[in-house]
Amino acid sequence: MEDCHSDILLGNQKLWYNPNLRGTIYERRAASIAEQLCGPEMVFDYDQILAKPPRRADGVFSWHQDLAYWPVTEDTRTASFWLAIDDSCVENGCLRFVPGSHLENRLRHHGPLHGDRDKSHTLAAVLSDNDVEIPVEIQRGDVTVHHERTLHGSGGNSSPYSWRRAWVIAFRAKSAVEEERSIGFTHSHNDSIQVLNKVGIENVA
Ligand SMILES: O=C(O)CCC(=O)C(=O)O
Repeated sequence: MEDCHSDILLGNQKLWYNPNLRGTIYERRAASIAEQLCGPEMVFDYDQILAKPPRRADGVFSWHQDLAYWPVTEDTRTASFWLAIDDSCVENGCLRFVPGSHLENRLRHHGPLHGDRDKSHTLAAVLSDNDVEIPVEIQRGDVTVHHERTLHGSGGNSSPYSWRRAWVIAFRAKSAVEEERSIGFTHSHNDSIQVLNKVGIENVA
């Protein structure tokens, strides 16, 4: 199956893109949950709408850990909220998680899916035989929350009629967001290749 990560990414809203979508009840509740889960000093980092139209069996998100896409800052705490806009099921490409992967202290190996990050942003990790993948079917209005090291992905949309849309908001440690911005990293597909070359690199003692 071919990955169509960039095709199905409809919008990555930096603060100034769509002010009407700031301060919603979703964002406010997510902020509170992020603090309850991760502790103090968690701030809004970015949001995005991810939409898979019907009959897009190729609308696959490869397995990945979000932190592999981001600069590995000193404080990596993250709570990523995934709000289902449509009922999300195996047929239309719901999220799949590998339980326990958030406890791994080394990132899995991620390679560029199409050989060159200049051409395609997408990274992919490979599951091992011991990994158990759990599809998480949720209803419209439900939310999942994942950690920056949780291995996750999703299959294509084989439904003849159902969209699979989601609104993602990520809260990260304030110092992490400051560090990201200071090197020009904004979670946008327009970030430069020089910036993208700095992501996912862990300092191994
Ligand atoms: O919507 C998807 O299938 C993938 C979303 C994702 O990777 C994320 O929210 O971190």
